[in-house]
Amino acid sequence: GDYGVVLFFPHGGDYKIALTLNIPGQGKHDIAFLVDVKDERPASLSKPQPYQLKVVDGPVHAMAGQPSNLKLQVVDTKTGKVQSAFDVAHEKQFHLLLASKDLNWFLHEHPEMAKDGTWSIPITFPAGGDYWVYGDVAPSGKGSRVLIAKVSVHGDKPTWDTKLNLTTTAVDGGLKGELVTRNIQVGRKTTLMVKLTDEKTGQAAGDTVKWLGAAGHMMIFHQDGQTVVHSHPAEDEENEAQVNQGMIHFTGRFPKPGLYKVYAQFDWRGAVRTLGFAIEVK
Ligand SMILES: [Cu+2]
Repeated sequence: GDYGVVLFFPHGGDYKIALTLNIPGQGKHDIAFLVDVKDERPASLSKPQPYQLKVVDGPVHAMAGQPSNLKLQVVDTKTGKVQSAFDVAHEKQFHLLLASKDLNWFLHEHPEMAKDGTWSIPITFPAGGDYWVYGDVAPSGKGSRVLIAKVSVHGDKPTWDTKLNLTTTAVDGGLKGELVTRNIQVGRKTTLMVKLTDEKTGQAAGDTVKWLGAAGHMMIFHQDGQTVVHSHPAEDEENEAQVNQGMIHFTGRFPKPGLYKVYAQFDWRGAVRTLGFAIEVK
């Protein structure tokens, strides 16, 4: 007969589905097949989405340099109801990504949800100005998506360089990363490799450990701030062997031409290191 299996994929990529069939009188049979899962349509502020991210507090009181409690709700666009049931993706129900409008300041946090569906987390914004707020969430049974909102923060202008300067090397906490890309085609799946070395010794940094269930996390932001792709390394043996040599392969897609800020995060020697790159896709 025909059997159906309902599967939930947290994000796009290559997956292997392994099934064990127990056939009466014949014993167990293992079968496996590969599937290429497409990413969710890229997140965008301009297109109507089934869910919206609402900033319920924070913008009014947020002041650069002072902790403020950022409060967020995921609202069902059709019903206006606050969503309070979420699936877990990469060990969390809510991945909060914050970026300055110029994308050169970035934070990845995990807020806590109250019973009524309000998420909150204390955030200290580093400077005045506009910030993008991205909620990477999976409303129960509806698949994961990145929802976008904006906050304005009072205070002095940023002290960092607000230009998006192209760079394929970055360092954080002694971990040096080099972003290696090849022949990126708009809209096509492409492999991005981050080559990690110990800045001090120049040796390959093969001693990263899993963080939130993955060898690394990569967030790709188009310069418009409204096109975001979240990527993780494939979890096959070949990839895992490469991780031990300091080479982390991600699959990503660049939905349109332009400048992109790429943040890759790794858990290395006791802390999460954040490496920021910027590339141009033509
Ligand atoms: Cu997260």
